[in-house]
Amino acid sequence: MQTQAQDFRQRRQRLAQLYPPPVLIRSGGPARRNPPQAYPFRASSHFLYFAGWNHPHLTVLLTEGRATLFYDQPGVEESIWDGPGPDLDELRAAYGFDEIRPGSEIPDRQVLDPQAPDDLLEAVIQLRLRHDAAARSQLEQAVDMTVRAHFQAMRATRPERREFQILATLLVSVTQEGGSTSFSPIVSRRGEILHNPLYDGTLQRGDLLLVDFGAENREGWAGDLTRTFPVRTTFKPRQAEIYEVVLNAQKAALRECRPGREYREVHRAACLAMTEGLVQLGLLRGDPAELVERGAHALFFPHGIGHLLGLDVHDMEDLGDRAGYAPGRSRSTQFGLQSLRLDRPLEADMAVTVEPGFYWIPQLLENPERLAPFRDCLDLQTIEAYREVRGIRIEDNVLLQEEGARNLSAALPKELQEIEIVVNS
Ligand SMILES: [Mn+2]
Repeated sequence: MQTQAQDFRQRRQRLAQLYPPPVLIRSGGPARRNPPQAYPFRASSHFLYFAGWNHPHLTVLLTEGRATLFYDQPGVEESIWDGPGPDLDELRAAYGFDEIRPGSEIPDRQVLDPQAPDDLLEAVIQLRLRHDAAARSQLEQAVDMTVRAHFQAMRATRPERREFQILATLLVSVTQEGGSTSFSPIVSRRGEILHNPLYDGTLQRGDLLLVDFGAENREGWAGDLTRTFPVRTTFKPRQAEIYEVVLNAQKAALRECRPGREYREVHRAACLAMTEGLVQLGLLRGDPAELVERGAHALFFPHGIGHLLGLDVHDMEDLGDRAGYAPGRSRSTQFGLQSLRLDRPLEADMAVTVEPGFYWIPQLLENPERLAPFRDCLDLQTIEAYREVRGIRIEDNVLLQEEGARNLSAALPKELQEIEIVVNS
């Protein structure tokens, strides 16, 4: 379902109830590589949420729930290069604009940006935090699109193929559906480099390939899924052992996803399950709960369990931690916990990711200073034996419901044997 004019109107009216003064929202302009060459344009997410039209250099004024769009049709010279402007009646019908005025008439009013007053930002966060029916439908589309791309990628891996060829498979899949990417994809046999921006590795039989990829659908909504799978073969025994540990941690975290639960407890459940697994395999020694308290797990799982998902893949992080952290809360200083992007109670209609991982990061696991506080609980010889695992992450997208939660990406296999069947099919 497309978002209708009525949906946009409803969002504006709800904002006016929470924050009555007039508000200007700008779409922004394209970033430029150099003056004549622009990067692909995508309107600001706040603009897309309240006004819908993905077009540069627009301003919309919201007054008591009414929307005035400030827009100038292109002149002859501009339209030669960029085409003619849209039909204004169609614009009104599509997005529910009450009025369209020339750009020269933009009044001096409060602008919605990260510097806006607290009560305005809080109002926007309250709306965008809990997705309305149109937003939920859009998110589902984006996640479905992401699932289909991942399936293609899993089937495309072969020994000697390059990572950029798998990237191409993902991009073809979403482009064919009219979408694009919601962030810079990670496609790497070196999954231990958390944000690896390179795609030039050559796949070898027995490698694990980590694919963290999200589609952005036509209205700008984001999916964000990660799978880690063996290249055209089965998991090696040590890879399989760690994979099961990560999968158990992910399932433990998913079980905590329900309204009223603190997201940091979702994080903690994953840390605890992962630590229990690593103790069982002999990489760590001691009481799992105590090890998590001390932060020992973060040597292998240094990031947070996930983040908000919406029109941005890390939704509303243009506002810093304001959306992610409940009022009065701030980030921990503990290594690992400091990377948690979300610390609020979960509520129905929120969408979050759940994405634990295990990483063999030499900069941590060969670093005497980083290991020193945990000497008593690390088995370095056993840890060394798992070096070839490199990086495993499993990420799903979850929509909170009145009771419990719905895994939007349940269609994408993550059980070990299911994955082996897909990659070898
Ligand atoms: Mn993510």
